[in-house]
Amino acid sequence: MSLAAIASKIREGTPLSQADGLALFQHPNLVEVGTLANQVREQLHGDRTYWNRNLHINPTNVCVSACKLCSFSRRSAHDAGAFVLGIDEAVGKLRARLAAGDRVTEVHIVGGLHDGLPFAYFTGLLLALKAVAPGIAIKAFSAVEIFFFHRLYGMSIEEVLRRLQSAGLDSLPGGGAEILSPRVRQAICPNKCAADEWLEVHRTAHRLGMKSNCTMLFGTVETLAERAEHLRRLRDLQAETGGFLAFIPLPFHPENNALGDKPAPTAAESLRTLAVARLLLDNVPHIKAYWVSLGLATAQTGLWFGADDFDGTVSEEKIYHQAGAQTPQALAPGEIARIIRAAGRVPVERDTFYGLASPVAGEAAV
Ligand code: V47
Repeated sequence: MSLAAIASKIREGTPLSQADGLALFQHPNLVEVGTLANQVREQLHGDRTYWNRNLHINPTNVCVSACKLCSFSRRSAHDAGAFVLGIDEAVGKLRARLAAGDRVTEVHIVGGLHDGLPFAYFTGLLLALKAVAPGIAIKAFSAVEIFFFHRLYGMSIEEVLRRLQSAGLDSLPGGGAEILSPRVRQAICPNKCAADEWLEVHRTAHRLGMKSNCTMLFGTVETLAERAEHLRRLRDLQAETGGFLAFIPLPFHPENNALGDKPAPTAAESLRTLAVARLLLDNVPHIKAYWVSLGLATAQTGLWFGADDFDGTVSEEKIYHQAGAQTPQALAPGEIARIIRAAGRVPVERDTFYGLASPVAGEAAV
């Protein structure tokens, strides 16, 4: 289908097909695809670009999964660089940010699949964080971790989620989706949960009233058709549950992992992925340009290619920095606002659920 025909579908509010998604990935003119995505972005969000004050905590990098794409994990607790944070140590990271006067509103927690920790470690961690900062939102444990807990501790997915929820879990991050295709998962991450199982965890979380994010790791072995299929599968689940808040495209980083012979996707590919996602995922409210992974310049430009969210202050990012990311470890709120303004957009501080920290200058209160 031509770009003009896709544009008229969008104008009429007809959802795009998987084949339309593939046509957008293959279209020769990136700027034309981006312009279309920008129109949708501006209809939904105007000039707003959301960001938040967040903190990343990785409880452990010990992982039984050995995914070829990963530079962060260690096979055993005895390997060089392996760690497991004590609960006090993990909570200390939040305390330090609060003591420095940072008004952190969200803690983002993801870690390796460690088969030697009790479930009480994870509930204890959530309870301890909430004891220090009761108002904070905890976005924790990718669907891959939740599925691993289900198998390791012999509880249903629902039971795992309910127990974590009662200990303070507020939402799920979008990691571990990689590409939702058995062929690709077999090639890059054969030991972690299957595509259908990833979707089932999010379906269950949404049923329990939890929101979550979704991602796509692109630039390893997948075809453009598999990227389009991945986005279509996410949209189908969203049509069923409405529980996804944001989609985050994640360009592959090749350093220090077993897929290191693959080149990293270029900026053009990242911008196109943001744009195609904005167009195909018409039922997902936010597209996030995660600056750590995209790089600051591409994330900033992405605000004109469909993205309306920049992620947050972050601090202490390990997954991408161990895979070769050259981005800073953290950004101060003022730096984020400067970067967004320099792109010609309006920075808007949000909480985890896209509630606003204050009215947006120049707009009527919402
Ligand atoms: O699950 C791991 C990916 C994810 C590499 O939900 C890699 O708000 C590229 O999910 N090259 C973790 N990607 C990051 C993530 C995330 C980040 C920011 C915000 C949110 C959110 C979620 O990173 C992993 C995996 O898919 N990943 N290694 C790599 N070498």
